[in-house]
Amino acid sequence: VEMENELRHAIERKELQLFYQPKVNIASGEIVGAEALIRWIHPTYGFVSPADFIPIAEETGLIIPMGEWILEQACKDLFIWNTNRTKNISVSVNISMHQFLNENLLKSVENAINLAKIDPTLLELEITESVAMFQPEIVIEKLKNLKNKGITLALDDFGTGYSSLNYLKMLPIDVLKIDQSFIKDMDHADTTIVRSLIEIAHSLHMTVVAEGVETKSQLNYLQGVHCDLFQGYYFSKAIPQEEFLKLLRIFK
Ligand code: G
Ligand code: G
Ligand code: MN
Ligand code: NA
Repeated sequence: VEMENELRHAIERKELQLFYQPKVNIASGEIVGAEALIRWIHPTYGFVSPADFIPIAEETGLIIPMGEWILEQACKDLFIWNTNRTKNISVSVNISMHQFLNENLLKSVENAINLAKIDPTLLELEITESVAMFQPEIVIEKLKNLKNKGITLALDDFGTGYSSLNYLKMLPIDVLKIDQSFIKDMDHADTTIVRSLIEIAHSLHMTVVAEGVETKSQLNYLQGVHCDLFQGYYFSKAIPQEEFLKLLRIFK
């Protein structure tokens, strides 16, 4: 309950901040986008992990105003990244279950896009496999409405759920993010799985992002099996907006 009250005031007190983890295209050597990852620095508790407070925000419904703030902030920050850039980059925002199922999601997304004056194709929404599998008819309808507005859609933590390939091919998903658990200890079984996931995604015309890339050897393997984009500590952890802007300048 205490955490709930603290969380309720966190936005107003400006204790919440979006950090950004770059997503890299090795072939071109460019940063092509970044995932927004929320950080909460409480004046007395210190750093609180989103893994701990997002579930509370979900249970209490606070995820709705918080999610709106996240969308608006991410779109505003994206606008700044792309100012004076020839090649625009994208921002990815995690959408949790309650937020996805909320009837105002589409309105919130459109509002954030319009406020920041960004190209909707440069906003990518990440939903997890468990959200995608929740109620097929509802989920497909929602995803189609978002897709109709030009928004890019990604399936996060892929491989950890149980979505059938039959279902997967019905979803208007553009990007598949391979869960970091497959990358972490790439023993022989995992390399086979990863290679197969990439082939499946490509046959469905999806872009593949590997998450949790930490070493050169993981990167080499993933490049060898035609993974498209890479994210992980090997390149950078999630960093504040100012640092991300510096990184963009260095990478060009
Ligand atoms: O960045 P980190 O590893 O600490 O994130 C922990 C978990 O919190 C991950 O599952 C991540 O998807 C989730 N998370 C981080 N930022 C956000 C956010 O802005 N919205 C939602 N819904 N989840 C987030
Ligand atoms: O659930 P989701 O995939 O959105 O969460 C991403 C989480 O993974 C974040 O908490 C982020 O900080 C973390 N993360 C990102 N890159 C790496 C990495 O290379 N290694 C590990 N262990 N965690 C990572
Ligand atoms: Mn994610
Ligand atoms: Na993920």
